[in-house]
Amino acid sequence: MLSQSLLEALSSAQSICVLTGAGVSAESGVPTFRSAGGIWEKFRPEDFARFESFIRNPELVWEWYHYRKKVIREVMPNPGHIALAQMQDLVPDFTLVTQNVDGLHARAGSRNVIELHGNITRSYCVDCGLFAGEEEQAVFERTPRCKTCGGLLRPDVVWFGELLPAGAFGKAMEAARRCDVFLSVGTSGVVYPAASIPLAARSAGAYVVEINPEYTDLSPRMNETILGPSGEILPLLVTHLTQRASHEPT
Ligand code: BJW
Ligand code: ZN
Repeated sequence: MLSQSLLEALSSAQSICVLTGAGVSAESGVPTFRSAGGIWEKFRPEDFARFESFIRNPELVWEWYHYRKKVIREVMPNPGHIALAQMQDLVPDFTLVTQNVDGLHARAGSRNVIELHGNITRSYCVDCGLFAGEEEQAVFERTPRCKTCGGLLRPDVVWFGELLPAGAFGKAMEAARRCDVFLSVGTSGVVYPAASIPLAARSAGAYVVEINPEYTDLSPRMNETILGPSGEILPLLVTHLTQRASHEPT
């Protein structure tokens, strides 16, 4: 199932970096953004995930985020998330970078996840910048407001035209440039600057592999694409890395 080139690259890899996208959570039941028939067909992310859209109609945007928060609370990490959590202990240097805002990697046990697009479970005030406390988050309000200044709360996610969290992109690029194997998993590769991370890894000499049931815009620039769901493919990589660990001298 895994190519000879990938098996060889994994056998000697001292550093692995992984970029995930919405596809890695699809098998948990979290809809992706751009799949045909998905709810994002009605709410195109390029139109909807913008500060201007939020200010124009915060109630509608919050309705959408309340719905997604509920979906995320009700789902569980899948074998793909779990495989990535296992991988962190099988290689000396491991970095997990995600575009996902659902927190499922951390729930699966991944540590120090670089969240490029924020986290939907947190909210902050658009006026004073303070983060809402857990109590405020738990209380369902159609359009939640800051308890300190009364300003609008917004989800702590990165919308189009907004900067990524301070330091996140730089750390991700450093990990991409020093890794031996890079995995681009479950992302369409259309959103930048995230989509430039696998390309940086390739330029720096890493063996770059895409895992996705479909070819993407990034596919022509990968060393290889494994066509399949991440929940099936990632555990195969873990099996190989585990066998490697058991053969290493103690
Ligand atoms: C499976 C599967 C299974 C299914 N297993 N796989 C350079 C060039 C062009 C444009 C730009 C550029 N640099 C910047 C831009 C502008 C813009 C951009 O990229 N636009 C393009 C769309 C044209 N980028 C930005 O604005 C970014 N900020 C920025 O650049 O700041 C600097 C700046 C500031 C001011 C002025 C100028 C510059 C910010 C981007 C923020 C993206 N935000 C969102 C919403 C987050 C909040 C929320 O969740 O509500 O992030 S949009 C949405 O797309 C979300 C995702 O993280 C992101 C990526 O989507 P992803 O994860 O790839 O999902 P899908 O659905 O697209 O793909 C899923 C894949 O899974 C598919 O391929 C399936 O086949 C696959 N799959 N089942 C494995 N079982
Ligand atoms: Zn405030």
